[in-house]
Amino acid sequence: MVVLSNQSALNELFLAKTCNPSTVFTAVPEVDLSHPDAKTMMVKACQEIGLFKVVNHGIPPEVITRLENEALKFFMQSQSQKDKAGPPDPFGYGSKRIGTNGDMGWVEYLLLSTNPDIVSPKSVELFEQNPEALRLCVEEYIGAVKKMCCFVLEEMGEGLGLGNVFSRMVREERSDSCFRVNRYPACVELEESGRNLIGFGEHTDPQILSVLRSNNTSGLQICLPDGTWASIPPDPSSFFVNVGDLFQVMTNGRFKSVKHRVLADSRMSRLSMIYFGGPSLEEKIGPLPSLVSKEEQNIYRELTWREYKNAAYKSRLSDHRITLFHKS
Ligand code: GA4
Repeated sequence: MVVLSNQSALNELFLAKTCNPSTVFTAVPEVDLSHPDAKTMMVKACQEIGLFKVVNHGIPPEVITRLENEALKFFMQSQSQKDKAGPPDPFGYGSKRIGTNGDMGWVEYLLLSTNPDIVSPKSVELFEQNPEALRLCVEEYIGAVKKMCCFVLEEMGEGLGLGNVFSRMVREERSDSCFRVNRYPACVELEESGRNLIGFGEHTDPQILSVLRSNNTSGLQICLPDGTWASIPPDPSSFFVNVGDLFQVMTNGRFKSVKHRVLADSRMSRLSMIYFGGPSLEEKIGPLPSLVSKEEQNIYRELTWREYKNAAYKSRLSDHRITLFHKS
């Protein structure tokens, strides 16, 4: 038995037994955004897995590195300094606690809203307490990743014969998207324990589409249809794109909102940045009629994003929130 010296009692909370060594998922579809078949490939990946990675994405590496460096500078500050921008309301700086319903993980993070209607005192605090460079780099990165997310949605809309239905939702000014930077500290105590440390517990993303970029540290896993977990090898020069619950609903289940989680690494800390593309709070979300064939039925009912989001934020991370959309 390995003795955990580092906050041992708290650490125990996050230890999950490894039943089987997790497999490495080597078949992540890679989509070159400049390829003429990109849309077809993305639609196929969303139907089969709910995740793919994009290359030739057009986001300058400097935009990524600049934010990564500023974020690391933020996280390297003293705990008391970081805590000035927390606890999250739900936006701002958070450490170990995820959401407000008792979920915990081996992670510290910054969570920010891109919705101009949401004023978060903790985010205001964050940008007042830190160099302007942090805010500028966040804005620059969000601008670039939003553009890419909308392009991907546009392509997929075309791939489904629907035009800009999805991209419009995220592109509009009042789109209720959010952005998070997660840092999963390395946990050396894990080395020979044969156990895993949950960085961010299993969940599906509530929004339409999530766009993730991480450093070269592994940790991301997806749940395969047979219920086993598979690790996604990191690729710092690509972006990983995954389907969120709203996309699954709008496609009447054709696209899969893939369950995923993150495990901490024993040697290297992982830094990831995720843009969650969502619609405006008033947008009504339900299966799109042209995607439901005559032989099929609507699996889901209609809800506004506001209704779904409010319910989602009251749930636990691992809850199967999408059932709220199920027709009774
Ligand atoms: C999961 C996806 C995004 O990270 C997030 C998370 C949010 C949070 O961290 O506050 C939630 C989680 C996420 C879903 C259920 C609720 C809300 C934590 C939690 C327990 C920002 C989001 O939109 O939903």
